Amino acid sequence: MTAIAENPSTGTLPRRRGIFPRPTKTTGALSWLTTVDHKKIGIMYGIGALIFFVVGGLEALLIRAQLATPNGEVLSADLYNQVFTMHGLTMIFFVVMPLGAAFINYLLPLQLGARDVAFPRINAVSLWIWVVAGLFVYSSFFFEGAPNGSWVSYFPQALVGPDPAGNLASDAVAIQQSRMLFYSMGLQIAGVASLASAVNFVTTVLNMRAPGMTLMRMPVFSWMSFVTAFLLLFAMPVIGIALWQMMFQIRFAGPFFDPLNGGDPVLWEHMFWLFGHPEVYIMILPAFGIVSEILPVFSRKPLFGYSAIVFSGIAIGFLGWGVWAHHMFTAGLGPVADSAFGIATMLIAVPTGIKIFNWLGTMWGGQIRFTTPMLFAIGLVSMFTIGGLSGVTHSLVPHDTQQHDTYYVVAHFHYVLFGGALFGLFGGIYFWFPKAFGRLLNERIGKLHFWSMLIGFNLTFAPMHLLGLNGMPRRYYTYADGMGWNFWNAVVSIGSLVIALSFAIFVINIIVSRNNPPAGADPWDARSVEWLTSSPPPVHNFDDIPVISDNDELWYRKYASTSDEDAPVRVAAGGSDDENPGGPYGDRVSGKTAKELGIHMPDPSWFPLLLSLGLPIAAYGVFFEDRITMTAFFAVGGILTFGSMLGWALEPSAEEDH
Ligand code: HEM
Ligand SMILES: [Cu+2]
Repeated sequence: MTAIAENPSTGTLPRRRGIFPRPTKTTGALSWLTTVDHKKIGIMYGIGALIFFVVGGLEALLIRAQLATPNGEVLSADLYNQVFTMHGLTMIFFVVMPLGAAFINYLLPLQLGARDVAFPRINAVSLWIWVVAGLFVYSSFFFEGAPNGSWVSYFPQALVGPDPAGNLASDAVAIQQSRMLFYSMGLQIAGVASLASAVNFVTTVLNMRAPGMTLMRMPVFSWMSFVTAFLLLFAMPVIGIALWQMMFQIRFAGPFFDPLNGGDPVLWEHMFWLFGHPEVYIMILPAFGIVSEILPVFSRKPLFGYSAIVFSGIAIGFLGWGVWAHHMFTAGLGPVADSAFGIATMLIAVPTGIKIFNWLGTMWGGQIRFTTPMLFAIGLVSMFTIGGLSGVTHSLVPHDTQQHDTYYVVAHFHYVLFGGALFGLFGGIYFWFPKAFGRLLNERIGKLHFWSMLIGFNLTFAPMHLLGLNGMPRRYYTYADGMGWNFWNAVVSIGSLVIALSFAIFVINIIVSRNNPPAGADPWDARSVEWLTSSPPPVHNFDDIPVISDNDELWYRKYASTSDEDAPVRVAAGGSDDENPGGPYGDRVSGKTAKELGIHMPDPSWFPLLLSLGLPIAAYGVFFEDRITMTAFFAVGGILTFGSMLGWALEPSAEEDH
């Protein structure tokens, strides 16, 4: 595109502002780099996360190849440490969190009846910062190796080099420094993305709801997104400071976690878990939101206990801050602290249980349709319950002292993160895929995907309970023959291959479903207003912003309320107060562009992408001993980032209309 070409979409000359012209294209490959449309951003988060899922999954397969037999020789000890650390970091920061972000981005404005999030360019900057953070962490493999201190990277072990004997010769120290700097700087960059998203989502919920949509008329997924955003808002600064301290500790011999310097390694544990525990709710709450949308649709009943589900989500959000030291029962905090945190942990099972019973209540007596999204949602409810129950066993301090750092814990958190979060997120993919891409995924292949994933998942993770209780420690790269662990380890490794197969089935489903017939606006007979607009929705989401008069707004536009919930009556214009001359979907999407309708949408921008590119450049500076090189990297990265901020500040969010 040249600066003077006529812009096809607006018919005006793009303005030259500073160094380069404002991008105007909203279609074509390049438009994805400059887009500020929440739907495209959501799709990019989703695709990026699925790519990382393949990478993290291959790492899991490597771990399981190594552990399939005693005295495995697939990976060296040093490589094993890097692989399981990167597996954990990848799955948490680059798969589950961004998949949640994908759904929040795509759905939040649509569910709220808004045209976009509150700050579309900040939304784009979150995406790109997340992308560069992932590339930055993975670039470690081209240098001294990847982070190897596990996802929790406790001190002082984070400082111990790759030499298994803990040899602290100077080159080993340098190697370890480099690896842990990738951890501290990489997660720091990813944290900026999360923080920016958090501010954006909170503001979106508070300010962008359609007329009539009171907080207690918001769909539950939006509610859970709202709670998640608050958790991010308060958790990210905690880990941000800890990572900053880690960077100074490692690179500039700081005092924070080093007892010889007046520091305390347990301080890191506290800060890490003060972030880390809310983090697990950051990963699970969007999935809870998703199943709370899916279960009512396929049970043909309103969500049982809407307000109980909302308030238990909020309660989880609050209580989640008071349980972090349950990860530290073996750190020697003393009996009083241990008991207090044990009790607090038991308490948090209460709101979680409330949700589970309300989901069961939703299905109870409903006309259940076992579609693929429904199967995944039921998968979450059942698998998460198993993980939640083993979680309660951790709250008993003596019990946990036995389990700590064994495979029992690995079993537990995979039941909640994979059996919980990931099953929910896959259910969400099947449920909203037709909305985003206009076509349903194949139901038969979807069911095959579900059942193979469920079987593979249980084959992989259920036996880990037994291995753990029989004493198999986690994070060990090998084990001796004759420990009694051979059989179940072989089963676990076979299970992991079944999971890999199930993912391949999912990919096949996406490919073969390309040519499915158009899904229409509302293929599932759903309840919330994102199904009111076309599939995929136009750039501006809705021609007319819907006026909301009910929870389950769309449902009441389609069906007259009757006293008998079992027999809803379809009506032409719905029971809503809002006038809908063309039926429930009428006049929402005319096929006209935003411009033709006189709707102002924010224009694309280069600055979010450019701003994010400066961050890893500055971060690479920290690795250099030489002050001049270090400063040069800081300067280039800083100029790119702060220069982009300046350009951004001078650029209006939408160009004036001509
Ligand atoms: C694809 C199937 C998966 C398999 C076969 C698998 C397997 C494993 C194994 C065997 C370990 C233990 C490594 C060790 O302690 O030596 C592990 C660790 C871990 N996994 Fe997975 N996993 C899978 C998916 C996931 C998912 C979806 C998540 C979601 C967040 C996840 C998060 C983690 C975390 C956080 C760790 C801890 C890493 C650490 O100790 O630093 N995994 N995984
Ligand atoms: Cu916890």
